Amino acid sequence: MTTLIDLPGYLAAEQTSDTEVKAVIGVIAEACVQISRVVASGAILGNLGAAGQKNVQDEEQKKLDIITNDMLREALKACQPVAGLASEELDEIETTGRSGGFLVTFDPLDGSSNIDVNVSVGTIFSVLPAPAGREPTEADFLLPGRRQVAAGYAVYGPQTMLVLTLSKGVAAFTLSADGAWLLTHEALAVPADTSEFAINMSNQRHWAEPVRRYIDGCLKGKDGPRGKNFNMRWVASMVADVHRIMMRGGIFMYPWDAREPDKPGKLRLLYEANPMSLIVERAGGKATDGQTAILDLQPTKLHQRVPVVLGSANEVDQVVAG
Ligand code: AHM
Ligand code: MG
Repeated sequence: MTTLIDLPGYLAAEQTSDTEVKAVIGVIAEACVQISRVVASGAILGNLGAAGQKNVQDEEQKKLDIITNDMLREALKACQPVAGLASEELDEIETTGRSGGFLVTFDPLDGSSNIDVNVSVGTIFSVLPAPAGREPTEADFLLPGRRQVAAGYAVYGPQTMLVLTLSKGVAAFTLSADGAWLLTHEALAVPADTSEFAINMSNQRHWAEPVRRYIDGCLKGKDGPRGKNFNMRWVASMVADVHRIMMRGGIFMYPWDAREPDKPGKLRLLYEANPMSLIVERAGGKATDGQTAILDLQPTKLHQRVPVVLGSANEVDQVVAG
């Protein structure tokens, strides 16, 4: 059996990122190992079910949302190069009393609706530069996704995996039985073409016309304008749906819809759309809000929502072309 490189070995060999970014990644990766154990223990630790409170976005929190949020938060606060953090589960940013280094945004447990039914969930994170010489403020987190210095996600599925992009390329690691992240997939590449789409079809009647047209074309299969059959998948965990796209291509959409016209989509820009878009672009895919590349959007709010269309490049282009 060939010996697989572990995460510390991979980080040491990576030439272009500075050592402080690597330290932050190391701390997040270790927190994800701990989170995977808490998630895997499920009902044994009495951690399933609702927490009985809502987050700032008026969403019911699960017990595990809060537990995993605290795990990441404590780990990052103890991590020297981290000056501040923001999370889906925290109303406001938190600072560490340090300046310089990095800001980290995260969704500690994405796919909350799947936790209690034992379907894959995950952690998503983004690392941004922090201002030098002073404590960060909320405004310092509002950087376009292109400014990310690293991004990644962990998916707690049949295998627990960590998918990372530092300065270039995307690598994936699988968690071994003894708790090491081993490099199992190098230089991930999202194929430009696909015949698999992911969207919550139950929202169909609320979609805007271009999305409706695109999905209609897919559903008509080889008898329709696309001239080929499409398959559909929707896990309802963005990490799991994006991970499938990283492994075999596909298109993922959570578009704007008319249920709450003032809400521009469901997914959040700073800790869901941006990190996933960087990973997808670095693997040769595309990510857009329908008009603009997600990574070029100027954030205006910490918990800002955004429509998301990402995945295989030619298929994303089809959606944008309307
Ligand atoms: P969450 O962060 O509260 O779990 O919400 C985000 C999730 C995504 O993982 C997933 O793509 C989407 O929301 C599923 O939404 P829906 O239940 O409307 O299909
Ligand atoms: Mg989420």
